[in-house]
Amino acid sequence: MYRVAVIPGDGIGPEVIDGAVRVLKAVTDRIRFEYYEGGLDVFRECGSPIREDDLDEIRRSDAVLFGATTTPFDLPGYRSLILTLRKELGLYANLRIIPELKGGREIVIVRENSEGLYSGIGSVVNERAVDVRLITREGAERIARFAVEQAKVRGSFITFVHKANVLIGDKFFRRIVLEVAEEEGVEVKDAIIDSFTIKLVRKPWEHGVILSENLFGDILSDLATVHAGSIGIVPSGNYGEEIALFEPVHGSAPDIAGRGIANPIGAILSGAMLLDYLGLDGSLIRTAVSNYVRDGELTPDMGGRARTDDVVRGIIGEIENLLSMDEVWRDEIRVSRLESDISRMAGLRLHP
Ligand code: 48Y
Repeated sequence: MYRVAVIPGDGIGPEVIDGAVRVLKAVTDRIRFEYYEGGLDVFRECGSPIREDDLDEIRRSDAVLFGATTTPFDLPGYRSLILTLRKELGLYANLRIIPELKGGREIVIVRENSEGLYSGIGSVVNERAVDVRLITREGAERIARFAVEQAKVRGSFITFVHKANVLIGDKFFRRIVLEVAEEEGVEVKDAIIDSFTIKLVRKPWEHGVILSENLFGDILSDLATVHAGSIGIVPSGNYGEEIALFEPVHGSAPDIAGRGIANPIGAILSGAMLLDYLGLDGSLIRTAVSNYVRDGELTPDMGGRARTDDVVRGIIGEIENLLSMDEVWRDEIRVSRLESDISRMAGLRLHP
């Protein structure tokens, strides 16, 4: 049995995570789901967005499934739950995959997830605020290796997006990316962040694996989601040496929380990436989602009138169809630890 720690969070987090867990249960009985609280309520109780004991248990899990949380702008001492988890679990690589649905193609973004402008180093002293944009050799090298691996499994190249014409850190980062890629025989194209935003809008599918610093990657990956029709369907994985955490790219959307209309597809496809990571093959879920999206009613963010539950049921129905049609699916999902062609599909790297 695999242990998956589930942190639903707040806003629409619990609604979409419920959908993802139901879909995962329809696909495999090899996962035990263990639920944890986190976020503002926990912070008010114990001064941290996640309880220390829970964090220890989460560390011992095989993977984490995360919904979304709301982070206030101005609560003294509060640090966002997801940023805390990325740091505490050493999740240095964020892989965001804009899915190939409705005629588009996949867009793959690798965001450095542990340093850059999210270093957490900074202060306000004498009316001067400073945020340190940290780039270390170690951080740059490991994310470059991660992007190289993504490019290799896809038979593709890397577009490194930076501001090396201005920023000292990005000149340094770029040199390391070029070194690693050359050593591994992967091509790197340069792109400057400002003009790259136009290219990403106009020609979204021509950039191979897009690699960038933490904040640049955050912004680029939100921008890229417009090509999917809605941020609500975009999944992501946060990978470390020991563990990985999977979450939809969308936020907690408090304006629609509790109304039963949140799009569960981003969370469901994050579940598919989680399966890949465990070596259980998420492609059954991906196929079921694309079959469903082709004819099924979608949630309002995608112009439809479906409710969250309709989409979840529809996707589970597709999974049942696929399973009844084909014995092979069943065997692959339940039994085997497949190798590289699975990670090619999206999820990458088997669980250590
Ligand atoms: O995961 C994301 O891309 C989110 O935008 C978080 C980020 O900045 O990385 C948001 C953090 C938060 O508000 O809790």
